[in-house]
Amino acid sequence: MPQPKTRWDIFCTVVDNYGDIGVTWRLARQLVAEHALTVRLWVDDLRAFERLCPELDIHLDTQWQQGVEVRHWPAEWPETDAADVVIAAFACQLPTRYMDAMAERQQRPLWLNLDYLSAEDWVVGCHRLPSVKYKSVQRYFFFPGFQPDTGGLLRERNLIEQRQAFQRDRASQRQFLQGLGIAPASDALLISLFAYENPGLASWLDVLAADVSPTHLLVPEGRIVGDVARWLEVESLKAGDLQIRGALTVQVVPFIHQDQYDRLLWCCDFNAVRGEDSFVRAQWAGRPMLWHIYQQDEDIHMDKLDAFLALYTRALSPAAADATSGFWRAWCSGQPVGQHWLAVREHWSQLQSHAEAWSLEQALQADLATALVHFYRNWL
Ligand code: TRH
Repeated sequence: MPQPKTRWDIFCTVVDNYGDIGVTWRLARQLVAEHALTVRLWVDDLRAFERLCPELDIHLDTQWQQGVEVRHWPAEWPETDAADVVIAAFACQLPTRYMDAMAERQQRPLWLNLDYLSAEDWVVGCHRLPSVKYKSVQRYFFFPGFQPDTGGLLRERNLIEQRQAFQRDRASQRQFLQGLGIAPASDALLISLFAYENPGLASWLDVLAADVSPTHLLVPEGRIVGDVARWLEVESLKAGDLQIRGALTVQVVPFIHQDQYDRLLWCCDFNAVRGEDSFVRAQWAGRPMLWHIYQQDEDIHMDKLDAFLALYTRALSPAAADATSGFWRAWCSGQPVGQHWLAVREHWSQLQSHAEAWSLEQALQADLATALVHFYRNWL
């Protein structure tokens, strides 16, 4: 007799931006596609989700998207049975009536708190630890991470092989970019810029514009576009707009599907990313990168930044490590970064091979979806 499929519920509250929904949507799809699980994704804000999945009908309470049952998480919780595995993404608070349903199940569900990504050492010690209980249902911490003994990173099956094949295939890259209306000069350095507002940006653009070699900067629609427009001294910018200043071509690109965004990162020589999910995707792209970390109170994000930098730069020469750390720290503090960019450029070939090596090293770990499935199997 075929076993009934294990049912998973993933809960996502959209705090702001796209990282919460970006991570949970990616995870839900992977659990369905690669682990043949039945997955419901409960999301409180379908409008943010629509940006990532334009096929979504934001007026529906229930709909199917790519094999995932997408449920609107309403203020008034509907009568629902609890799943076998329950994931509260980023410590979101589950509805009390749902937790009651979990406690009423004959076979208690596995309840996991999927946390934010951090390279800090304490993560290793806390990963998989029991947390609080609700009635008789135990909750566990589950931490993604970069080190062995963490939950790893979201990575779809064969992602690295697909990425490498695409990066070897210049014609496919050209065709993909053309589909987005992007036609960089053959000698231009191609950079993508996905970031929060940043007063340090102008100094970087100054240096790129004054450079002897050309740069083509792709700016997905979003929070940093205002700073770009200010530097260009134009009133506003929209997708498709292209402006040239000295050696720098600036082009605003539309917000695209996650899979397309991956390809954009794979095409670029350098990727500036932010938050959590695009940060991971830039690592899988195997290209030098810059991270705009999500700002937290009392600057605690700077500890997270330093923890990652300590790991990421470990295999670099001291000079290349200093250049990378200087650039990232300045960027995340809103300081001028022009000189830091020039310092990074001095170590370019080392940073290129390092980015590829880092991506391959990280891919040796089990991916996050597989780690979750294993944890459930072992827990049973
Ligand atoms: O949008 P973010 O700033 O999200 C942040 C972080 O997750 C942060 O840790 C969290 O606390 C905060 O939200 C609430 O950056 P992030 O994580 O990179 O998410 C962006 C998502 O958007 C990611 O899944 C990639 C996706 N994306 C596209 O699908 N298409 C695009 O064109 C672009 C630029 C991004």
